[in-house]
Amino acid sequence: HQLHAAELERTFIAIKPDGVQRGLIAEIVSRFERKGFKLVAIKIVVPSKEFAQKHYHDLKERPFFNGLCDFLSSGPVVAMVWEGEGVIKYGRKLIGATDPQKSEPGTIRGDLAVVVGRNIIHGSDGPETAKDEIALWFSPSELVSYTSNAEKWIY
Ligand code: FUP
Repeated sequence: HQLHAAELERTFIAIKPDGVQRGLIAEIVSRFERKGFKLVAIKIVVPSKEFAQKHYHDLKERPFFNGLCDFLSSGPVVAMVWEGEGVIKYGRKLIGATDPQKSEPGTIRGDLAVVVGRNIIHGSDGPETAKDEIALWFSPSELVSYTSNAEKWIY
């Protein structure tokens, strides 16, 4: 069926510095793309420590918070917004469990990572965080709305 603008769901996905350094950008982008989700924003940036703290503000009481923010700001991150029906929840499914030791084979973390502190990818965990994270990482003009030719075969 035809999707209307108001129905389109978006999520924030980031390839962390370990994923970028390990040459996994194309592998990760490909998994979202082949599924049928649509890339509507992408850029590569080195976040500052302060920016990383903003991104992970929900975790500021956790013992790993400081190390996590140091890590996220340690090198280039590929920030993306993906769009599609159910993309927030299903994006998390493609990513797999937080701890790669517990992620199923077939998921990004299950196939490509070993330890929780180097789990290569971030994905918003719900509609509210998706909205907040997209607004933190991107200005509205960086989000591109377009119709892909494949859509009529996906929906
Ligand atoms: P997720 O949403 O799967 O990225 O998981 P969380 O928001 O709970 O955690 C964010 C990041 O904190 C994880 F990607 C890795 C890091 N983390 C640790 O380093 N140790 C932990 O015990 C839990 C999370």
